[in-house]
Amino acid sequence: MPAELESKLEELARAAEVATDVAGTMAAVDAIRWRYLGKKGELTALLRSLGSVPEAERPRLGALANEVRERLTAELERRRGELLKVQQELEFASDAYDVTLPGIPLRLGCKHPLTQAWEGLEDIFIAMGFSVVEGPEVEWDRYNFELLNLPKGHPARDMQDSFYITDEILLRTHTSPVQLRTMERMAPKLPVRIVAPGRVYRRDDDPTHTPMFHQLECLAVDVGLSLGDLKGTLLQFARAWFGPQTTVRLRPSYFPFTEPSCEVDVTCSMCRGAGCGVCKGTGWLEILGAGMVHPQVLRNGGYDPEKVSGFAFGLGIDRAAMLKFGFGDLRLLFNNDVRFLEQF
Ligand code: FA5
Repeated sequence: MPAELESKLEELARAAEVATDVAGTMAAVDAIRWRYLGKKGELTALLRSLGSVPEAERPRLGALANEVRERLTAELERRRGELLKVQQELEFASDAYDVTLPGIPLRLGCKHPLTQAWEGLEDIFIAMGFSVVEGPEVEWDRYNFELLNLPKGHPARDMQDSFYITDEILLRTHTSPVQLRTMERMAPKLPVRIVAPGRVYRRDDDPTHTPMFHQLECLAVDVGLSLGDLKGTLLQFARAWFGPQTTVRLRPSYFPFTEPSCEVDVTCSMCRGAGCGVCKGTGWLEILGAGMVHPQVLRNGGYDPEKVSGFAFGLGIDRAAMLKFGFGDLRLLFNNDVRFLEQF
C-alpha cells in the first residue's frame, strides 16, 4: 500500500510537470492547478488516502506529498511567469511605432479678422491717450435714445430699429450710450478721453449691414475742444489704420446727439482715391459718423456746455476690417469658414 501510494505520487508529479511544460495559456496553467492542487484535485485526494497507510510510513509519505505540492506550485509559477513574458513581448511588439515617420502637421490658428481689427483700433487710440471702457449690450431706452436727444417717437429712431426686451430695455443699437454712462461716472472731472468698443444690434440684413455688428465709440470732453481736434484725431486714426497716404473728408450730416454732425470718408484704400469698384468710382469710403457733442447731451452727462465742449464719433469695426482687409461682404465675418478666416 505505501509503495503503491508512493508510485502514484511520483506518477502524478511527472504527469503534472509535463502538462505544465506544454501549457500554452494562462487558462491552461490555472486548469492544471485546479486539477492537481485544487480542493477536489488529484493530489488532495491522494493525501486523504494517507489515513489508510500504516502509521510508521505516514510521515515519510506525508513529506513526499508536501514536496510534490511545493514542486508543482513552483513549476506552475515558473510557467505562468514565462507565459506572462511572452504575452508582454507580443503586446510591446504590436504597440511599437516608427519614431522616424513624419509627424501629423499641426494646423496653426490665427486671430479672427474682427479681433485683429478690434485690438488694432484700440491700440491706435490708446497710443493717442484714450482709455478703453465698456458698456452693457442690453441697454435702457433712456441711455440708448432719450439722453441722446432721441425721445420716444423721434423720427431718427427709425434708422436704428432694434430688438426690444421690454418697452424700456433693448439690445443697444450703437455704442453711443457709453458716452452718457462715462460722463455720468466722470463729471465734473476733465478731460474725458475714452473709446468704447463693443457689440451692437439692429434690424439690418444685407452684404454691408448685419443684424449684429461692432462699433467703436470715441468721446473727448475738455475745455476748448473744437472741430479741428475732431478732424486731427480722425486723420491720425485713418493714417494709422489705412496707411500714411490716407486723407479724410467730413460731409455735413445729422445725428440728434451731435451739433454739428458729419459723415466721415477716407480715401479708398484699394485705389488710393483714383476711383474703383469698391468706392463706386468716388475715391472715398464712408467709415463713421461723428460730430461735436450736443450741448444738451453734455448737460445730460453732468457737464456745463458753457464751459466745456466735446467731440464724438462711432466707427463700424466690421466695416473698418472689411475696408482694410479688402473683402466685400460683412457676412463672411460670421460664417466661420476657415478658408476665409485663415487669409488674415
Ligand atoms: C451711429 O451709430 C452713431 N452712433 C455714430 C456717432 C457716434 C455719430 C458719435 C456721432 C457721434 P451710424 O448709424 O451711421 O451712426 O453707424 C456708424 C457706423 O456703424 C457706420 O458708419 C457703419 O460703419 C457701421 N454700421 C452701421 N450699421 C451697420 C450694420 N448693420 N452692419 C455693420 N456696420 C454697420
